[in-house]
Amino acid sequence: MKSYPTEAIRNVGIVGHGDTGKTQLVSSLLFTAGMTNRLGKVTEGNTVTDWDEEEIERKITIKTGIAFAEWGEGQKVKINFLDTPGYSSFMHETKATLVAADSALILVDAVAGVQVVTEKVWDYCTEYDLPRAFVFNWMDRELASFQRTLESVRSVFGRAVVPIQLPIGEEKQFRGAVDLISMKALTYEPEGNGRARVGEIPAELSEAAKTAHEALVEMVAEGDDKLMEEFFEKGTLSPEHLLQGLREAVAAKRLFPVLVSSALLNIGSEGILNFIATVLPSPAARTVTAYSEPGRKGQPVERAIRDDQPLAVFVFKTLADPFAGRINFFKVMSGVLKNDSTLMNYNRSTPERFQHIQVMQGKSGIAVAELHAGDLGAIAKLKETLSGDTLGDKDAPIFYATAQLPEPSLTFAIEPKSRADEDRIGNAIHRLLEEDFALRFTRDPQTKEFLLSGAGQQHIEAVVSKLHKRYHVDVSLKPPKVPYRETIRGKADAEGKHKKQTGGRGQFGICRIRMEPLPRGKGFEFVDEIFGGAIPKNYIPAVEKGIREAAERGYLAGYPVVDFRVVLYDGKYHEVDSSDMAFKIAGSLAFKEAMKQAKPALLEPIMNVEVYAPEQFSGDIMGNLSARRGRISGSEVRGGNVIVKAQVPLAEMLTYATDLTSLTQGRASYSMEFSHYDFVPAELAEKIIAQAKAEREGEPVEEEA
Ligand SMILES: Nc1nc2c(ncn2[C@@H]2O[C@H](COP(=O)(O)OP(=O)(O)OP(=O)(O)O)[C@@H](O)[C@H]2O)c(=O)[nH]1
Ligand SMILES: [Mg+2]
Repeated sequence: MKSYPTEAIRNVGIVGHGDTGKTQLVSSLLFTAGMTNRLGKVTEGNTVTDWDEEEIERKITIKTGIAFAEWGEGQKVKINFLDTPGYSSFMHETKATLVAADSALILVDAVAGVQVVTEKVWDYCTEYDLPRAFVFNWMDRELASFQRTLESVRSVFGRAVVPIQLPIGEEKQFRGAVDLISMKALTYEPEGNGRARVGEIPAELSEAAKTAHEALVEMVAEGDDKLMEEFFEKGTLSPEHLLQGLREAVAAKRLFPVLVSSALLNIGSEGILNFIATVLPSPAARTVTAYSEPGRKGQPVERAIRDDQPLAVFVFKTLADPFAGRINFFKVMSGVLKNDSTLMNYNRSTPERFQHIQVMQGKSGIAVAELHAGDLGAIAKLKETLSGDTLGDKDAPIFYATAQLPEPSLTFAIEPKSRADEDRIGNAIHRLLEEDFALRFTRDPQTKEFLLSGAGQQHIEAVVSKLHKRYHVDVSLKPPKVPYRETIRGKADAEGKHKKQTGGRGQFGICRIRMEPLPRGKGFEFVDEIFGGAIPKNYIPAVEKGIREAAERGYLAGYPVVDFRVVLYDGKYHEVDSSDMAFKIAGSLAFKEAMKQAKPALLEPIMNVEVYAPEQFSGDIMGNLSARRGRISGSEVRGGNVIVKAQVPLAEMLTYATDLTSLTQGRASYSMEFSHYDFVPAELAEKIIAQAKAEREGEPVEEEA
């Protein structure tokens, strides 16, 4: 495999809402560029980038797939595609891998317009400072509309979104695009080879094309004095100057071009490949900030992505393969990586030998002798390296930063099905944790349950399926538990007295405390107001510990007590019989006594929920959220879609994904994140407390419908 210089590399993140056709588009582009000899289809499970068996079964992307196309006349460019997931359960993967991109194509469904994830990926692109363009896909679908989709996109992302193509035909008649730069018609054979037939603009489109061309010329010229002059003198720009101006405007994130396609019918591919090759920037155009210390610490370092810099390689993804072991995916951030060289892992202070470096075409690796600055590669069998690490020349350490990912929002209790499963689960999960930063595995000290936390229902399901298929570990999932908490609404003044006299040395400790509520989110505060040694200083930490531990165990229903202050103001001790243990017990007794008086109450997590759907579902969605004890905080119409915002208790959202799908025939999407804790309404609180009590007593509890 030939190696490509930095200027000839394009690292393009393919991003967008679920099912907008990202994987299908990459498949069509690869076929068009001659990288595959048949047009792989998502529906047939034979695309290059959705190669994982889990993906093939579910027909959705779960991990970012990496593939490349060599494209162009004469000096070719190498386009590295990062085909990212679009379902909100997997957005952590999208965000984590998008760090390797130097530009992004945002796919938009030409029927639905902007959807919840469209906005999310736009924000990621902004965070990573990526130039970006839109592809309106599904142009062949019934009800597809270029104009409506453009309005939708512009109403959200602004006037800098500018068409460089107009569709030729829509819905079943969609055949290609007018290229507004060359002012030619590019038409394609449906399900053909993806190559365009270049012809004259159809008469019925010539007026629209002229207007759109002029708008484009004006917008490109606007940001550039020289072009503005040419534009005023001649009333237009030469195609070369227009292209050059567009390239600069895109790199500067001043313009966001729009292209059109039907990924399934392979219509639009050649135009898109040409756009990537001629307009989107190479890695050389970017500087990525690194740091002199790991974890975004120390001095920021701006090092250009160039061959003549010291070697640095950033690992942005690790895959745990049960057969091949770990595979690390990396980007050469600077310098030239030669096969068989030894690099220093700066994060782990250990050398690693890069034997058999490869470039990836989906699941297949192709050996390369060297990779230039900016290129993407993969390597198996490193000893300690994991995603997030930077490696390179021994003498020039530098640290690139990993993506900042939100905390997992959904927790299930998982149970090994058999003894053998129990023995194997630890190791299997450990491997999965290495490749998945959005996964958490803990053991609840209270319930002794194994807890698996992830970014959403599908994420957890995919993990369970991987456990089964890769590691032959079978587990069952129990419904996610709502992490309730307890607090107090009133004040209390109480005594805790621990006194035991059973021959020999006794136990003695008395403490008096005041207890009062703190504002939400303040946790626990302990104030020592002991004067004159009523309790000697060395026992005071024991009192605090006793209270803390008792609070952790809960009072009403076994959930941790939070947001309260305890003032320890008096007590008694005994020269001989007092001990840490005695005062710890006294502390916990005082806590329980105080809780009795302090009007204990239950808190539940409240989530910020945003629902996106076609406008006609607006009423149904709001009604449904209200029925879930939700408070609608706003709704907004944007280009045919409504965005409903609400605050809803987590306990009411556990089945929302499925319910929303049936409510809207699958045309809505939503996102959810933690907002704050609030009181559980009294009636419901009683039920939860009764249930907890029954569980503690080991009695079977009736399931609620
Ligand atoms: N008619 C039509 N169907 C399409 C088009 N693009 C994709 N599809 C179909 O839409 C479905 C989803 O396509 P994918 O390529 O998997 O979509 P995706 O954006 O990669 O989805 P995720 O990776 O799960 O976010 C598949 O059944 C495709 O065949 C298109 O342009 N027209
Ligand atoms: Mg996909």
